[in-house]
Amino acid sequence: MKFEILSVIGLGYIGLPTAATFASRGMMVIGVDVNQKAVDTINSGGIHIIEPDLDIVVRSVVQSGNLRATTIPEPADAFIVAVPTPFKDDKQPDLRYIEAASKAIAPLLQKGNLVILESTSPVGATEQMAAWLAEARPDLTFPQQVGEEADICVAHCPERVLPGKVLVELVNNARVIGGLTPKCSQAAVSLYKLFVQGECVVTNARTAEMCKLTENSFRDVNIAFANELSIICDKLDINVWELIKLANRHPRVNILQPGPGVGGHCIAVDPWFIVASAPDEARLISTARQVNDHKPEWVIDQVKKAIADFLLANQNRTARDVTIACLGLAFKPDIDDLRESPSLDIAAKLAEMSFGSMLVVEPNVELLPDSLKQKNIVLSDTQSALQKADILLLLVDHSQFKDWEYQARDNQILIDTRGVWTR
Ligand code: SAJ
Repeated sequence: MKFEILSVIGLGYIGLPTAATFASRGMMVIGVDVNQKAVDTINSGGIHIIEPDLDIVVRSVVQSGNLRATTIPEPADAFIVAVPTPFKDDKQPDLRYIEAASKAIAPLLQKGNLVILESTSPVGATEQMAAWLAEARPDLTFPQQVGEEADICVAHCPERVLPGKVLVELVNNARVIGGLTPKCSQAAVSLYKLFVQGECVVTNARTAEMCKLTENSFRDVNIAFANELSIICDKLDINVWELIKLANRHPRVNILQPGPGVGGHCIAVDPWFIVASAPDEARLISTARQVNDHKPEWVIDQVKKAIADFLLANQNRTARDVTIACLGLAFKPDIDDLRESPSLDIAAKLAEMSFGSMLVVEPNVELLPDSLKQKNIVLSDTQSALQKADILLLLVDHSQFKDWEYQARDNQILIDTRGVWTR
């Protein structure tokens, strides 16, 4: 199959780097997004998301004319759908963006086109996308109707890149490619092989969908194990970081690290897609989600206990003049991404309680996020937070915090949710 023009629908954290990488290999790429501001930014050679080195690649491919963004889809040889797949209030997958993308590209489809779903999706979503396309285009044939003879190929190829390392992992990671038929898989392999150096492993669409969900659920379950251990160890007065380090010396044990909760847009979401498909069977996966979602509340309870201890030891002080400093807001170390961050959530909830003043240190941002702006919170530098705080709450293991050993001074209480200073 020959691909000259590629259309990427959805220019977010996955779509934009994917579009830019294909464009950097000489393809003509049309990026489509409903967000006019994002489209304008990209067409001016800029980026609207944060990802190392992406700005350089986008600028270069926009200047060379290989990448162009638009809000209106155009005909292409292949379409990659990379739109969000959130869940609804009841934790059921919300496929409305895939449906909208399918309906937007359906009128443009031509015999010989390939349509790939990249969005992390519940099992059956690729078949559903193909059904939406077929419904809109009765004049064309699709794999679910005529198998290998279909006019249009449809496949799922989930993204598996780590935020912060997207451009490197896009090229180097193995790809799981699940076509609705073997011919669809092969067409998708020939497209990705234009830049993927990792192996392109072929399976069917349902297995590819489940594979992506499984990877993130595996990580979620393992983090839940570490988080549960941290709560048990707190009760038993054991240093969980030392414990994990010791247990991990066993050749077949590799426990992950506890933290204040699981954030980001993937690991805290994707396991629910498995639970939604098999609610009675996915007991461990569902419990792991609950354990990780509960961790921020447990951290807040630790702070409340610390305030009570502090006031007991300092009878001349009241809750209204206790200073709390939160160190780190991002959802994981050394990034400036605050979305779906348990640390941000904890800081916001603590600020709502009527304690004294609150300092926040986030070395990777220059301004407080909107959710903290209205409240009595000051964005501070690390040194003044360490000096002023009565209670220090370490929430993110940023390199800056790890670089020094900190001993809480007399009268200061340290709560270290990442084991940076208490390992
Ligand atoms: N976390 C811990 N303890 C750990 C590891 C992580 O508490 O030992 C927390 C982090 O602090 C963060 C959350 O988990 O809040 C998620 O961080 P992460 O680094 O584990 O994962 P993401 O969300 O940045 O990216 C994941 C990756 N999936 C896997 O590693 C299996 C990535 O490869 C996927 O492409 C991405 O999800 C995605 O888009 O699905």
